[in-house]
Amino acid sequence: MRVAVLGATGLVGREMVRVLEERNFPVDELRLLASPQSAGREILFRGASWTVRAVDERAFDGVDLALFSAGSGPSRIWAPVAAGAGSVVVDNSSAWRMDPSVPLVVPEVNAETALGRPIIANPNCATIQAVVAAWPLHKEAGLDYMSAVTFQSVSGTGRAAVEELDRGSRAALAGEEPLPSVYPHSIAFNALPHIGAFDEEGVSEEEWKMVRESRKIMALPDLSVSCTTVRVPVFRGHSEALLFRFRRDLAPERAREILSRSPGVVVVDDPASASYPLAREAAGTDPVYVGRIRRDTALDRALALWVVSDNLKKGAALNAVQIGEFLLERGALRP
Ligand code: 2RA
Repeated sequence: MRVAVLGATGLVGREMVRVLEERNFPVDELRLLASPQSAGREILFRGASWTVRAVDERAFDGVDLALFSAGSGPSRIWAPVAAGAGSVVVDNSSAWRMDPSVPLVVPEVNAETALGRPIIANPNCATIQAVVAAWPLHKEAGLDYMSAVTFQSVSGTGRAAVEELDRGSRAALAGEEPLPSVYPHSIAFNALPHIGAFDEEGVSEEEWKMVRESRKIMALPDLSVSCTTVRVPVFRGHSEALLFRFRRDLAPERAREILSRSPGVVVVDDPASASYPLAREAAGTDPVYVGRIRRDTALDRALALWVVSDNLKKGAALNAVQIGEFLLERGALRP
């Protein structure tokens, strides 16, 4: 199978290549694509060095699956070109997520919606881990309200933010002046309630993604969602304090049992022994980890949970490759 990765030199693009190798995806030819500025770099795949080339009109000729993580602008330009060349596009940018003709897919929730579609949108990382935890419980008890407070790592922003956290933390500890930041404020030893632009009501783009994408993925257009998204000085792994309210009561023990056998989920939940999901332990792994499962202290029929996952893997690259695996399994991709 011919597979292209557009945005191959970015953090998510590189993770896509790693996940394709890790999961032994049947790649016969790998086309690593990027902007002209990034062309020429070498990326290792299956022990061989592959050269990144500049994307152009012919880059997708003969490509079966095109994984994109190049930002919304390039996705809007190149996804139709790739689809026109007969590729199935799985796009990690926000460009197509709310397009009614484009499915927004988390395989554990709504894989079927991807079938037969030329362009498939990969949801926002913070949304993916929330719906992986919410969906099995919704099927049991009927979700009618969700609250999410997120603690998002800097790798969600990109390589420059990762470098800033490293250098900025050292500078802060050395009592030096803060370095120029990719954020409105230095991230070192800080917490920024600011991911994406604010609208006139003071709600951020990232918060609206959680609201709108959760409703679309779970096909719950009337789901009430509250959200505050926060950037924290963590390199990799998003953590979320979630609250789910249901139409029918759901005991924590029953929720734990359901989640323990849900695809893509690992329950880590023994607070008495300080056992709960941690970003530093989730980094580099596949699952969505769920813990601190308990009745909410204020609302009836509501559970509070702590959900952690690697934002570059399940939050992006792994989810995209799993969509490809599903399509392959269902014969919806040229083998
Ligand atoms: C972030 N969810 O964490 C956004 C994009 N990856 O920055």
